[in-house]
Amino acid sequence: MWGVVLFEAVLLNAVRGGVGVGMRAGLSSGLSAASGVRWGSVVRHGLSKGLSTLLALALAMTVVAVSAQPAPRSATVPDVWVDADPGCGGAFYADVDDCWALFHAWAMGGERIAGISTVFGNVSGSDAARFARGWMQQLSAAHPLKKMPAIHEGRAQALVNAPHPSSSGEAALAAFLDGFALTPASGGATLLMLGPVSNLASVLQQKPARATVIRRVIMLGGQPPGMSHWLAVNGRLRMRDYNVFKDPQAMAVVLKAGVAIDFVPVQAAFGYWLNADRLRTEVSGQPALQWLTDVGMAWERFWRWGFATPGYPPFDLLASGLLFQPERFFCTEVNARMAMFPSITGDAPGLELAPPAPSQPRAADSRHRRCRLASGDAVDLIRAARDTLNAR
Ligand SMILES: [Ca+2]
Repeated sequence: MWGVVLFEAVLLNAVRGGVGVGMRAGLSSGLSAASGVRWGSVVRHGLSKGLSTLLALALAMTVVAVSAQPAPRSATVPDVWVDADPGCGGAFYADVDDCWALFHAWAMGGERIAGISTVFGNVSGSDAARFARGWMQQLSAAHPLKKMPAIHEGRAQALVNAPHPSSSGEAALAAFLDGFALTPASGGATLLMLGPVSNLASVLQQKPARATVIRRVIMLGGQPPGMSHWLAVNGRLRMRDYNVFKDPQAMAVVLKAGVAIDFVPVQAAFGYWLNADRLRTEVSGQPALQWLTDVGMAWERFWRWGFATPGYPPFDLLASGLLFQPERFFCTEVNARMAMFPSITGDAPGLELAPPAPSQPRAADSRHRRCRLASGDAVDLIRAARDTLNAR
């Protein structure tokens, strides 16, 4: 999900040598304590232990454990739309997480996937469509579906630069929503958003009633209140919440539309490292998997060099995991809103996810949830996808 702009984070931190370390907000440590999110290994806390404990206790009292995603509908109902900004095949700094997510969605979602739109983000809008087509052709050649979901090239720029739909990706997404048969059996459409939510925002802005057929949006993004705009990785280098940062206006439009959203925060992905050695050992056995493992090696080196991590985070793969393997995830209700986050380069808009206060009545947007992988590892998601494809 990070793409070219991630390079900015590495350069910035390399140049500044850790300036602004003290700006890392400590609320994340309290949230970790309360929710069990594995953030502690990558985010050094700044709150006093006592305050952290109080916060953890408060959250423990107020956080409502929500069962993971309800069981999927009939496999024959094409109720899922995927929107992605894949970078596999691009430069060494283009994230391959969307391609792992598409692999997982292809395997686990199968004919539930009604269509795929692409969006700028990791790479340009045209490259995202090109990489998506190339990757899906590889997968479909080895594991064909009865009905191939079409891939539609979507927006190449943020909502603020072009507020009206103009791409085939937006037209296809709009047609999917307009034609969706909302019945008790279907329960509504599910949108797996793997990049900036620009396509969805423009079609909702054009026709707000489209939100009524959306059962749930699932995406990677969001951060705790007060945290720095730059998310700490390994305590010294930082990066942004790019699915939001790339198009904050679009995120605001989607929030305002009132659709229920499941968020996997970026930092919930830190600690689940993918690397070629692990992948070859644990999930080998398919040419397509081997190809993506090899392509990911440049991205892996980027992370090893830039962040001193043992691999790269699975990021958007977790969003697909949440949709298709909900039993592995733990979710809690959150309130979501756009807020300004402090940054060493100036305050910037971001997506704030905050648990409801103890005395707070359920907010109108309390259908939003913050989710994390609670059972197994990201590699387990890939293994399940591989095994499902092998059995197809
Ligand atoms: Ca992405």
